[in-house]
Amino acid sequence: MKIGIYGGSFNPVHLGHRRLADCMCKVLELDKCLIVPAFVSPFKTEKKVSVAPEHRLKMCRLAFDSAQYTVCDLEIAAEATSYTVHTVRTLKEQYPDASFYLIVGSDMLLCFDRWFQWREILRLCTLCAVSRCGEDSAEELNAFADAHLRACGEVKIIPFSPLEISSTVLRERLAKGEPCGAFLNHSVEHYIMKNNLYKMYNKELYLADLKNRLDDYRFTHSVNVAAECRILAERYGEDSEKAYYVGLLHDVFKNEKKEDVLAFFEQNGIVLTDCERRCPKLWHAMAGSVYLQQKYGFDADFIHAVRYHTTGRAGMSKLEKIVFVADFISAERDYPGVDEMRERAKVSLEYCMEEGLRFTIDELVNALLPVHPDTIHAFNDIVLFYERRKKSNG
Ligand code: DGI
Ligand code: FE
Ligand code: FE
Repeated sequence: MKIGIYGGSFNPVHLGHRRLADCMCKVLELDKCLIVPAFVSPFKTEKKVSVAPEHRLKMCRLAFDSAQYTVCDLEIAAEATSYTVHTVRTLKEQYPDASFYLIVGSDMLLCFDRWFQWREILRLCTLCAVSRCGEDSAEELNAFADAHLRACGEVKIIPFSPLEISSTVLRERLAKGEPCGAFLNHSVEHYIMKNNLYKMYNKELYLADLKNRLDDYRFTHSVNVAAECRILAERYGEDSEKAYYVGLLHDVFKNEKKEDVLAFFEQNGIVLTDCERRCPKLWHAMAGSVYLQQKYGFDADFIHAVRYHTTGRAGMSKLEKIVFVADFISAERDYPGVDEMRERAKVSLEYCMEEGLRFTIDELVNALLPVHPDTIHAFNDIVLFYERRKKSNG
């Protein structure tokens, strides 16, 4: 019996993998082909868009759904990066009478003499590398195999024109929610969607979190701010997905009990200034941003946009300004002057912030409440921004 062994991280498995395996089965006249998804070390995978080995295993089962394929969980079950030589030895025990064909890409062939116990691998199986059709790589691969590998075992170079798909590109596309149906098996695509794999943002999860924490008014406000953030991001050239989710989550701690927020500060070693201690209205932004960072691992700009949505600060990023402005003009806001604010937001983010900050500072001064230094810095920054702009315009 001739058995192929095709390993990889399959993160995610795509039509290119399947086509390559189909081709190998035909050319090598394999009776069976084992698909062996690797256990990828948790240290190596990228944050957030990495996917649990169990999911990769299941997707392989969906993609390799015909009789000649068996998806093998040997490496994943071992929960450690396994050496091919160990995998092949184990398979040899399971199928003592089979001859094995190890399928690798051309780049793998060219460094094969650096694989752990590569001579032993060559003793146990035939190495089968694919070379791209139409390129002269077959010659190079054969020369390399002659010079370095064939003394230890059989090496086959098989011409193949691959589909131009890479798992890396697919992950990026999936993260942005771009369609990938043309590159994935339908069941795999469905599985990815159903399980929210590779998504940068998980809307259902956030909505459930917010539903738990916020009252109805605040929940509606959050959804409205998110929508407004998306509009502003599109208008001013910022990542609209990201802006949407900052808006959605900016008030996540707004309904938390005072004593709980204070306990949260304590737990996280956050020391408030006298001014901050006197202004509980600022706490939800400070604590919320820390919570979101810990729970969902958003990047610094995302977290800062939540952190400074109430006070503003000097040197705000575009994303920070967008959330700050959206919070003032979201659909349910109906304070006197909101229409003018909406008009200002069409002129520029700064023009709208100027009025928002003036309004906030005014209110605080009239109520004899301390104005947070960040609020003052934000205001000064806008004033100076206008002066700079006037100067540069002559
Ligand atoms: O959470 P929202 O109600 O949607 O809006 P927000 O996060 O901007 O909170 C607004 C409140 O925060 C408002 O009552 C004014 C208050 N606030 C904003 N900046 C300052 C401030 N309070 C003090 N004491 N100092 C500030 O600098
Ligand atoms: Fe807020
Ligand atoms: Fe808000």
